[in-house]
Amino acid sequence: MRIVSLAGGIGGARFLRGLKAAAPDAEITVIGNTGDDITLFGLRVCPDLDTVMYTLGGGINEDQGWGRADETFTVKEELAAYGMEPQWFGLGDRDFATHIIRTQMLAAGYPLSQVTEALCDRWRPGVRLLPMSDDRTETHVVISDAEGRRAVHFQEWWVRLRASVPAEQILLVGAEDAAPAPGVLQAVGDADVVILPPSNPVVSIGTILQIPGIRAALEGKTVVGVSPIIGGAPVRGMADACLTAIGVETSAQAVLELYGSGLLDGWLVAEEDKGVALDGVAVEARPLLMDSPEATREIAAAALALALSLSR
Ligand code: FO1
Repeated sequence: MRIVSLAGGIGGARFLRGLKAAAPDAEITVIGNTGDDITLFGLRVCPDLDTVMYTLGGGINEDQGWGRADETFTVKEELAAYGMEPQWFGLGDRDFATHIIRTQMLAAGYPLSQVTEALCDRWRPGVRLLPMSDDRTETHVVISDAEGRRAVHFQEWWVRLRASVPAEQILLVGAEDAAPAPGVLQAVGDADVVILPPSNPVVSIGTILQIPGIRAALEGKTVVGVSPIIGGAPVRGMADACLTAIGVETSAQAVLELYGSGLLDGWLVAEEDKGVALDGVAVEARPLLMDSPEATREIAAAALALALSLSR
């Protein structure tokens, strides 16, 4: 069975671990968000690709959900000693190796999709991990504060500002000129089902859907999403700040409507959100807290079962 999943960030990566456990024989292709990517100290950092790669490859810092386990920060401390900015992004020594190899391969002319494949040769995540695009795109956030109205990189808003300053606009720079990475549309076309994990609907799933051609390709498939909002609050991260930024209420109903019945055939919601409904979408309520590997596997299995029941 061939499954395609769009993923970004910590929740998405954890869900994918459950999906692998729920469908051990399936061929899973993950289309990873690259809007979070940032260049720091001359190195290209791809947080959402690395989070999926490390989480599924067994190298993730489990408590944080990002970065490597058993990490040290000597290089970061040395950079700070030189007064190098920014100091608000926690790049560890082990993690630096990933960014050095990625940057070296990109500079040699390899597209991000081939770089990601090469890095996954070591980590063996057990899924095919494709960037949403080989073309450079970045999520920037328009804010107004003491320094005036300006656009900052998503990571600065997310990590340095902790989304404490309202985002007046969230935009994916470069989206209109970006093409899906090689293999992305083919994987969607070949998929038996498509599963949208409980990733951030704006800056992860929403970003991937902005790459020309991806949403249209998905609309022809059986797609089941898992709500990232339980009882009016995001489980993790700051999806509420992102939803507010685009004028969407933080609820399972509002995210269902944001994705729309053109995209979704099924929607898994938490029991607190049982009343959620939209014509043309099969809504199922069940516990959605991924608070253990077993719980995560059961949620993924429920999403998969719903998708298979709708795909006949
Ligand atoms: N998130 C933080 O909250 N603080 C950090 O210092 C931080 C560093 C970092 C380094 C590498 C990496 O791959 C991810 C990192 N993240 C950090 C998480 C990152 O901001 C988010 O994972 C995504 O960009 C949003 O899903």
